[in-house]
Amino acid sequence: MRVFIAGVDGYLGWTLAQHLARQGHDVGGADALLRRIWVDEMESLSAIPIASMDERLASFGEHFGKPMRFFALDLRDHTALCAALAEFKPDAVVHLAECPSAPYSMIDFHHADFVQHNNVSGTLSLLFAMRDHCPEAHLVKLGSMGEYGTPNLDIPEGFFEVEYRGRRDQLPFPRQAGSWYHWSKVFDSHNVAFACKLWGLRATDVMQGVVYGTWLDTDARLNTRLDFDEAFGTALNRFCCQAVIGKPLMPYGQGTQRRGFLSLADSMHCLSLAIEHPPAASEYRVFNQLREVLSVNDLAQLVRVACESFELAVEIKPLDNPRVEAEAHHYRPDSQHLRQLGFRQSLPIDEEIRNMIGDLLPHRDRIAAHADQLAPTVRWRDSRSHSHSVRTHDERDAHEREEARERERT
Ligand code: USQ
Repeated sequence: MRVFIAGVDGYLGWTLAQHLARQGHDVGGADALLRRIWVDEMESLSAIPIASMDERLASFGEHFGKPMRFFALDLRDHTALCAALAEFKPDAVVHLAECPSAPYSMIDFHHADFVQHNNVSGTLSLLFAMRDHCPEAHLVKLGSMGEYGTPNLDIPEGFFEVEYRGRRDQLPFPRQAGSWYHWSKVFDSHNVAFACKLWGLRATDVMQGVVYGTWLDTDARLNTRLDFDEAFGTALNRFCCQAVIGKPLMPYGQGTQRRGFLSLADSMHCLSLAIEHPPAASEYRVFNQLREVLSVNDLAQLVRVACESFELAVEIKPLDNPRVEAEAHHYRPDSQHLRQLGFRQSLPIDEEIRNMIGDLLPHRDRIAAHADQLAPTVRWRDSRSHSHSVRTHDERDAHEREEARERERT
């Protein structure tokens, strides 16, 4: 199949490109390289060094025998996106090109505004471009388990049957997101479902849990990034980075909040199963993509035990929760759809964690040099009090325009 990955330079995107190429798919991709800028803005970096996009593309061509057609574009540049899809003619489009961070969206108005604009407008641009240039292609859209929040009910896969005043209907399960970022995913879900109904597009909306794991190759240019800063590092990835530099792991609050988790390798398996089993035209379907449900305290304990094999002593030091989230709650999501397509977990989580620790240990100095970025500074209830000295997007754009003018002058 011809698969177009929007967001091919990211944590999931760069990994997925390799996973699909290994399975014989013809991969193309687009990216505006924004993830690199956002992590830089958080004054952090990827724990695993990553190559430039040019180096990545060169290595991809060498390893997979075929160059990747790459489009340097932002999805909100609708004209450029239309031209890319018209040229590439995909059978499937995987949409990973969003700002994926809840804490980043909670910094202040400018970040909330940017994340919602970037995500919602980018998705809308993609939907219109697919309608006009590849209406038969299957859209695999990365949503988030966080769209549902933590209701006091089991969570079905997208829809549930409701009886109200003697009538029954199959309706979307309520979305109760917990951050401006997660709400952007909710708005996307509604827009994708509407485009399927309106234009007959076909789509899989993937409610993915929290992903963890490294992806390394003997050719380091193929390595995938792994972030650990408060905005772009996910809980388990951060705990592993804390463990290898001897810093305490920081469960927020009571640490009893539970989420669905899955490894990067399992995420790749799930996404490729979705791609290879497209829905019918007009169908909008939802997959809950997760492997295990664990509390944050469970994660910390798993990391502590995994570190025993490396003789690393691990301290666990709970922190006042900077987020606004339920800490004691029911959490039982369904995840049958992918299992029915053949999804089986690869490595058990404790083995995955040992592998991560082994992969991260050679980079401990690099992580230690940015250890300040591990502590959370964004307080969700009152984003004005955070101490992070980020520049707003408007300021950064103005700064970049000024630099461009300066370059023209000299
Ligand atoms: N947490 C800690 N300590 C930390 C970091 C996080 O206790 O150092 C806790 C948080 O309070 C939260 C849980 O761990 O309860 C998960 O936080 P996270 O930062 O790992 O994940 P989250 O913000 O929920 O977002 C991540 C991805 C996002 C994706 C989402 C799936 O960044 O793109 O949509 O996971 S889900 O969580 O299922 O909504």
